[in-house]
Amino acid sequence: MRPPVPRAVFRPRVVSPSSESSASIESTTTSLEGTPGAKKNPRTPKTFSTNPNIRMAAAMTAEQNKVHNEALSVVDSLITESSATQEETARLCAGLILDGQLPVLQRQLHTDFLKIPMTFQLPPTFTGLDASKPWLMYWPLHALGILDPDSRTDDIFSRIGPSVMACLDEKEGGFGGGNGQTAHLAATYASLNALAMSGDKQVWAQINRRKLYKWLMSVKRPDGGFSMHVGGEEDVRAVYCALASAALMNIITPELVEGTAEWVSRCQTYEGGIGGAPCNEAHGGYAFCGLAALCILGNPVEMIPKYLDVDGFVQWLSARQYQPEGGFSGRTNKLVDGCYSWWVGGCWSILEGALPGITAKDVLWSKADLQKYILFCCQSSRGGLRDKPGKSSDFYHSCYALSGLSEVQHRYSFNPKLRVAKPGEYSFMWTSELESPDIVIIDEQNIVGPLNPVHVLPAGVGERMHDFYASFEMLE
Ligand code: FPP
Ligand code: ZN
Ligand code: K
Repeated sequence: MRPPVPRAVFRPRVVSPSSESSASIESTTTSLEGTPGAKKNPRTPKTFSTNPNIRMAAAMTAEQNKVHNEALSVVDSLITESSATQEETARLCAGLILDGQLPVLQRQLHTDFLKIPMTFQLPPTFTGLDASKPWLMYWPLHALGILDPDSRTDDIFSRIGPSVMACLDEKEGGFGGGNGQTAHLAATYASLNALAMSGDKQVWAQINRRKLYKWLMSVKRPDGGFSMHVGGEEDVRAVYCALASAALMNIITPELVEGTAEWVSRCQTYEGGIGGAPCNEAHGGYAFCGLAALCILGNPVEMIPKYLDVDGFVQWLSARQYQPEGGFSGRTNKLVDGCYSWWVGGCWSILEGALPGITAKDVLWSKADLQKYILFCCQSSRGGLRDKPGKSSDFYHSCYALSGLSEVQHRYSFNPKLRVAKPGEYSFMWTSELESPDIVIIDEQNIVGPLNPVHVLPAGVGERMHDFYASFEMLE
């Protein structure tokens, strides 16, 4: 019997390979990777093996083992289901992540996967997503928009408008999750984002903005928040979806946003992150919604410090990145997941862009490590990106892992000179440039396009839709 494996107290996510397995892993690594210690060219693309045994065998480099063993100096002998799944995740990820060379982004494979819903004919296994039809258009269209924009043909674009309009709840004025379904803020956000990407101005002109506005007001709550639908739950997703939709449609009024920044502020928790509603646990998904909402409500340079404890927020965000995985978790003591590459990474984009210096010089988190997590651990050999090794790829994780990759590769800036500073304009004042190679390897083969970090749309797309509506009277 081996002595119990020690584990870290504060960072239980570090895993110890047992001494016998680390020896065999290392020797296999040597034969796979060539001469130990040989200098690897960090820009040499590596096509990863689809054989999980080979990938596991490539497991840990000597350097990784050293780092793990050092981290194990703080020990906790309590084993729980959470600590066990954490160890397993760290072990799987460490097994895939290699130093020095990044795998190639399998662009064609992911493009083929993401085009599946674009046939508008899904297999019966998708019936569970029957109330998410607008999302099944938004996720792949956006992911393809930053991955391989030309893969979205005119034929695809021309079918988006009618398919989205079929989800319109004509009685309420918002969009539902499918034909004949009740208007819902998440479905409305996804619908308008999909319509924005379609560029279909004839369809844009058909939307009754006055009715949409009335419906948004009908889900507004007296405390400043929003409900997901009439009589539905009130949370910060609803705030974000309502504001993002209203910004795209250029229907933001003082009445619509009254008390909303204060309500978002109340969602910040003792941990520093943002929960779904006041007094709820801080979570990456909600953190992005809250932060992005503030960036729609006003100038983020003023709004963020006014409504959030920035130090606490930054501290919580930086605790989301784990080693050796390099990816982000959504909340304390939970596992890394590819989708938080965006929900958490998007928060970093916004903070970097609005409050430059806050994350200066890559000290609070490592873009290089996040890129490794996405490229080594989230790419599925069947195409698409996934939550973590061992999970299947899906359109949601593809969308947000690729958005996270965009966040890593680009540096976003809030640029107040781009437009007249007034309500409804602030979320369209973002620019980007490629990140510096001192911070992260930018390999041309792996580059994805820039996005609007508030709307999570390919750069320029939301701006065009907003400008289309801005050319009409406010509620014409
Ligand atoms: C926890 O799931 C997840 C939530 C409580 C919701 C997270 C919210 C979002 C992802 C944002 C949604 C945004 C919009 C715009 C609709 P879990 O317990 O399975 O995952 P975890 O273990 O990673 O916390
Ligand atoms: Zn996820
Ligand atoms: K960024």
